[in-house]
This record gives sequence, structure tokens and C-alpha cells, in this order.
Amino acid sequence: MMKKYLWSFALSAVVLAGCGQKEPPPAPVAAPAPVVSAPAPAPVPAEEKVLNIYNWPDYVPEGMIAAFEKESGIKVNYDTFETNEALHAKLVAGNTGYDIVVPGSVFAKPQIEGGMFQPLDKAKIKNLANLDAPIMATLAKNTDPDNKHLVPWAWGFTTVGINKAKVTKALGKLPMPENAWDLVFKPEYTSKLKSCGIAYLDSPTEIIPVALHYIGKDAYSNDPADYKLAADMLAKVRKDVRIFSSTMIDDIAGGKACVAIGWSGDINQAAARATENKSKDVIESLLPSTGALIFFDTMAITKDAKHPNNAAAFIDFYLRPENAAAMANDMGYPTANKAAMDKIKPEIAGNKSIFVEADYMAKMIAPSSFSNEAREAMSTVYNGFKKGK
Ligand code: SPD
Repeated sequence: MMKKYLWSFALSAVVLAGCGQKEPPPAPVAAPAPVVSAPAPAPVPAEEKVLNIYNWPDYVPEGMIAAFEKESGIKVNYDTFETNEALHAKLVAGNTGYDIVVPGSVFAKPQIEGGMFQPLDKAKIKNLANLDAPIMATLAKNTDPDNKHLVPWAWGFTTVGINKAKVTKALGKLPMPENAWDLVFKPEYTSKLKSCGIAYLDSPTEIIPVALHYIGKDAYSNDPADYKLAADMLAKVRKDVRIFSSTMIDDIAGGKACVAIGWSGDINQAAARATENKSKDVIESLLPSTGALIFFDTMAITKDAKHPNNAAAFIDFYLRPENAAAMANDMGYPTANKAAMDKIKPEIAGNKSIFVEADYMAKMIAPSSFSNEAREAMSTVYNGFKKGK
């Protein structure tokens, strides 16, 4: 039993170690509020039986939304976005129409600070108790003080996925590198792999951090001078990169790319799809020797959500052990739901690219966040990289 949960303690240790840099500034002392007579509260209209969710694609098990609709009588409108940038742009514009959104924690922190989410009504979400306490403590420390706004959907890591046979063939006499990042960043490898297709995620805040990590810089550096160094490295492989997309399941399983920078669970789904299609292709989510970048994707209720009670009901439903376990079993991402662990299929619990072993976890890069200025600088560098061929 102890061994089973080692990854969770290792995860929180890594994430805490990576993010414990700054002490928060002391809270300002509030001036006494002037005494005014409050107007009579307006009557609260009953909430219509509707819930609007905005999540990443390929993240919800088949049948889960329908099961919630059937049980609750709430009609769910479920839309998807492919990058944190796309979600962030909607939140900044406001009036998204969505009740629940699922940002990565790297973006959720500035979004909380920008007042884009409302605090959770924890009395309505009893199943919060199912969440893994060390992971929640880590999120509270680094991203969401007192766990006021965010509920983990899943976590995972950004890494390199390959179609093994195609990569081996394209490399010819060149052996697989010790560090899997070489496959996508080192000209010696990319010049060979371009023949079978190299795919990069189409997002500045996905590619620049892994590039920074590869050149030995802090993956979450906010210093534009570091981005220039990352750009210099990326420029050397630009001509070899065929695809910019955030749909690596189709790219790898569909044969458009033999190697991709992608998300662990999506690469696992590509592998499962190849098996289902009885393809001989073996698709693997690799564990680079220098580590991969951990992410947390988290549910939050938008500040202007029209259906906050329905949102709380859905979050509570998702946090049932059987639902969180279904996400891990079907989508190939680890869950932060401790009560779900006994319901994870043995082949998923034992898959080292899903529930990573504690010794590799120690190499993982913990998520942090970027300032608005840093994100802008990263976009400029990334767009320049994409254009330059
Ligand atoms: N198919 C679900 C993909 C979720 C990816 N979220 C990644 C955020 C990483 N920064």
C-alpha cells in the first residue's frame, strides 16, 4: 500500500522543491470599511439546468458527461480548446459563457491573481476530501493559496513521443540518444527524423520551456535573454520540423509524424489507438534522461459563471473515485484523486509513463508560472521561430 502512493509523495516533493523560491509579500492591512446601509439583496433567480464546460480535447472518458446529464438532469455543453493561450485569450476577453474551464496551473496562477475565477463553494463539493493531500498542499503553496479556486482534473508531463519502428529506421546506424530531447532538438537526429515527420506542440508556453530545459536554463525563466538562447538552439532545427499542432494523437497514430513533443497521456492514447487498430506500430511516451516537464490541469469556475451550482455539482461528480479512475484508465493521465487509486486498472497503475516511478520523479521539472511580459516575449520568439525556415 505504501509503495503504491510513493509517486504522489515524490510528485509533491519535486513540485515543492521546484517552486519554493519566493516568499509571498506581507498582506496589506485593510483600511476599515466605511459604514453604509446596504441595499436589500436582489432575489437570486433559480439556476437553469445547463452547464457550459471548456476543457482540453481527449480528456473525458466516453459516457461520463452523459452519465452526469442523466443523473442530474443538467444539460452539458462541452467545448474544447487546444492550448493554454487559447483559453487565456477567452478569459481575458471576458464573458466566456463557460462555467467550468480547465487551465494548466502555469496559467491558472495569473488567472486567479487577475480575478478570473470565483472561489469554490466547498460545502457543495464534499468529494474534495478524495483528493491527495500532499498534491493539494503543493498546489496551495505554489498556485492557489488555501486551494480556494482550483480542483485538479489530471496531471501529466510534457515529453517526447515516438513511433519506435519508424524512428529506428530513420536513424539508421545512429543509435537512440540517451537523452530523448535530442530527438527533437539536436540537428544530428532531427536531420534524419525529418524524413518520417517531426511534430512540435503549437504553443509558445509549451515549446520555449522545454527548449530552455534542453539548453540547461530554468524551464520557467522569465528572462527574455534566455528566450534568445532558446531561439538560437531552435533555429538550428527549424527546417526539420514538419508539423506544428496540438493533436499529437492524430499526428503519431495517424502516421503524419514519427516523433513529437507532446503530453504523456495523449501519447499513451496514440499508443492505445495503434493497438486497437491492430497496427504493428509501437508508440512510446519516453522518459528523457534529464527529466520531463510536469503539468497540472485544473478545473475552475469562471467569475461570471451563470451556473455555479451546476458547476459545483459536476466537480463533485467528477471527484467520485470511480469517475477519476475512469479518466486515468481511459485517457492515460494520472489522477490526483487518492480515493480513486484502488480503482485504477493494474496495467495503468503499473505503466511507468503514467504513474512514474519515484526515482524518475526526482528528475521531473516542476511547474511554475510566467509574468504577462514574459509570455509576450515568449510568443514573439516562438512566432519568429515558426516563420524562420
Ligand atoms: N488531451 C488532454 C491534453 C491536456 C494537456 N494539457 C497540457 C497542459 C500542459 N502545459
